[in-house]
Amino acid sequence: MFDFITEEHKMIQEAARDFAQRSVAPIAGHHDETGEFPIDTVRQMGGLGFMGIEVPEEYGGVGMDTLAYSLALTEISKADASHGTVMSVNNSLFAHGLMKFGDEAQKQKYLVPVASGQKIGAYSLTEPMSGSDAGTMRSRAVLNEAGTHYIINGTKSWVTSAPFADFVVLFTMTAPEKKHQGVTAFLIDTDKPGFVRGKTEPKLGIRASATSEIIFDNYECPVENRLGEEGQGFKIAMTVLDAGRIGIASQALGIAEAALEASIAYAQEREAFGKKIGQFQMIQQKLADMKTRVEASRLLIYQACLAKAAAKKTGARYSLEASMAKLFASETAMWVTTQAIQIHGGMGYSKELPLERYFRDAKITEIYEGTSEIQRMVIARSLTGLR
Ligand code: COS
Repeated sequence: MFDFITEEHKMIQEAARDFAQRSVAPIAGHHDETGEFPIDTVRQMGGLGFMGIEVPEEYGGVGMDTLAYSLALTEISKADASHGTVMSVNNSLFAHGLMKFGDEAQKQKYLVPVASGQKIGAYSLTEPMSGSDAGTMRSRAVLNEAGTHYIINGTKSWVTSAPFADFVVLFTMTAPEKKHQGVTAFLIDTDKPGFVRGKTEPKLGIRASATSEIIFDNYECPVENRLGEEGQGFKIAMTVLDAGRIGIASQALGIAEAALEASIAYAQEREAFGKKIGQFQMIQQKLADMKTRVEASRLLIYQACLAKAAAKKTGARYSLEASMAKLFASETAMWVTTQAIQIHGGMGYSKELPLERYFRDAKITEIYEGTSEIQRMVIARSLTGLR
């Protein structure tokens, strides 16, 4: 039916499914419970090429397209959304930005190890007082008198993978008076003086992915580590988030699929009032609506992947398609996991089954990389052209 899905796409999807079900699903509950970062399986994902799917082979990746990335990420997230989070940050938020805006030396030094999965990348935009309103950061980068280094100070928050990241793409202000146009992006080595890992966030879901504050205390960043030009940072951040939002939509789809499949199996076996519960119309209605929304999410994700592929040639933006996919798939994941718990009744609420984990994990997809409210804003603005 979808002739844009090639044999190569199916192969990476199957490889991801196989790895996810064999190696990730069995450990997901333990890591959710303990909050331990699954470093071994994250490294294995790197070895399998899942940490730099769209990056060309000469830069350490596997040189496939966004659809391949999306299909693989859905399978990983279906087994465990936390692994999906780490994978998506490496691929979209770190590697995509560096691929698009980095110079050759930056790509060799930072992209190759991250895309090949030997090192972990992170992306840092949010601050304690700057979330959705991303143009209002308080952190600062000031060029020294010699013009060789930027001195960076400030606190960033909610940085996914930060406790384990080797490198961070940082967005900070070089010219605060210019607001959006005063934001600049930098490549940060986390093992240098002045980089401090702050408190780890205790989270509702995606508990095995590590998230923390990071603090810059007179961190000296060489000029050659500036990503793009001074003042180009906000556009880089937004461009990268457009790609990232397709990843989060794919993650949400994986969570929703897992919850739906568990619900179908439960409806086929659980009995009440002398019948399988799947014979009751109220359960049938839930399953029918869950399946329909899951498939609608998938189609919006395909559309966003195709729009991104087209944009590669034309340079056009695909914010509309990415935001629609992220909005719909994340709200579907939340809704489907809620219905799945209801279908499972008390067992859905129990930690003996993974349903309550899916439910907790789904929530973040409506929040990070732009809340549902922000996605609606992006969609409406692209319809009207009004701000
Ligand atoms: N791609 C490229 N450029 C973009 C862009 C995109 N997707 N979105 C906006 N820009 C550009 C605009 O074209 C504008 O450029 P000019 O200054 O040349 O006109 C500039 O960026 C500012 O855009 P805008 O005025 O629309 O900025 P707003 O402050 O109104 O913010 C939203 C726009 C709300 C969409 C943006 O701040 C956003 O996405 N916020 C959410 C941030 C987020 O997702 N945080 C989570 C981080 S990851 S956990």
